[in-house]
Amino acid sequence: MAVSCGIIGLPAVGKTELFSLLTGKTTSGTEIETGSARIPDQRLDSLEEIYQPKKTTYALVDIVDIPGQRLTTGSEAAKNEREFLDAVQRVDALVHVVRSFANEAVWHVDGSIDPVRDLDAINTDLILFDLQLSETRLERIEAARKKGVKDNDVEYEVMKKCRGILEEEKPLSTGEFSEQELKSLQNIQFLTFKPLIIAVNLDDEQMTSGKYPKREETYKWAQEHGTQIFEINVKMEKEINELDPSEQELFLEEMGIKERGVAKLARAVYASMGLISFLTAGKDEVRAWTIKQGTCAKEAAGKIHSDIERGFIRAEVIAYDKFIECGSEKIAKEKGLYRLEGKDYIVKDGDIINFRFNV
Ligand SMILES: Nc1nc2c(ncn2[C@@H]2O[C@H](COP(=O)(O)OP(=O)(O)OP(=O)(O)O)[C@@H](O)[C@H]2O)c(=O)[nH]1
Ligand SMILES: [Mg+2]
Repeated sequence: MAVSCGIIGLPAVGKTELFSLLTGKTTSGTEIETGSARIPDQRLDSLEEIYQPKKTTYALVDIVDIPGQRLTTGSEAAKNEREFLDAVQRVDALVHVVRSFANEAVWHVDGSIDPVRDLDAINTDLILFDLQLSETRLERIEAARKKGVKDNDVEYEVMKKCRGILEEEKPLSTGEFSEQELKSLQNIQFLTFKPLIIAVNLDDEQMTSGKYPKREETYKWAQEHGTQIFEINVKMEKEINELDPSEQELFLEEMGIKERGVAKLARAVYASMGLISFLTAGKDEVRAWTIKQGTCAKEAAGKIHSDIERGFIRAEVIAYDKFIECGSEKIAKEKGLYRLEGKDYIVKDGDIINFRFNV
């Protein structure tokens, strides 16, 4: 299952545009939509050239476009709100699109361009949402305790702790929780526990000049909140996608776009969730697999197939850079650069792995 990201933000900041840039899907923008984005990976491109496989499979990120009513305030029908909350609670990470682009024709809910104000506004909404959630849980726990149920001590204490953090207007991700406490929270979908990523949506002039209102403060905000941040010109990237591939590079350079938005997003998501990829390469398929940092070889094998995990014998491993220096599997093998690793080996980003197994 791919990692999922929910796109949130104020109305008319470019969320649906970003969704459609990432997924290639066009939508009305009024409904919650899901799609997936292919994560570009230069390493796969190089391996593809070397192996000439039947297919190349890039890692995917699932993207959910969540229309921009405020999280707790100002949303219209109760039904929409429920649907909205379900969608936002299900995702692994939140991508907050903040508007910086100037465009007289597109209104801003608060009348002017101010990324820091918008960051604070959405942040407050996320915190308020969690505060409500913690209060509802506490009421339920307290009601049960009055009836004599006392086996919920851990949850009771941790929920009060959560409420305390939220009352101080801090996201739960800033709190310190023991493993036992985290376990008792794992079925509660608090939003401020989810990694938050900021996407600042720039216009052409801002992207080429690197200047826009409150840029420094925006970065400072991200740093203080421990949040990944990246800049993107959604509209221009969409237009460039419509050009002939041979012209795209030229335009990207001209517009000051050094890296594609999807690559920036993927990097931010992986960094904030502690994810890495390992690679498999052969004549049939060249492929990237997403795992948590710290995953051992046997468990990584299970990503591919449960049989490979069950029958795991050894992992033949070579770091991507070492492989590329050799230029082919044959040379790497002749040089004895493939290592044989056991089930407890901790897989590293960019490891090319061939699992030996027995079923
Ligand atoms: N100039 C400029 N206009 C943009 C950009 N992104 C979006 N717009 C325009 O802003 C308007 C709103 O964009 P959407 O992507 O629909 O906004 P949204 O955030 O999905 O809005 P809601 O779904 O209503 O919350 C559209 O008219 C877009 O063309 C951008 O990067 N630059
Ligand atoms: Mg929209």
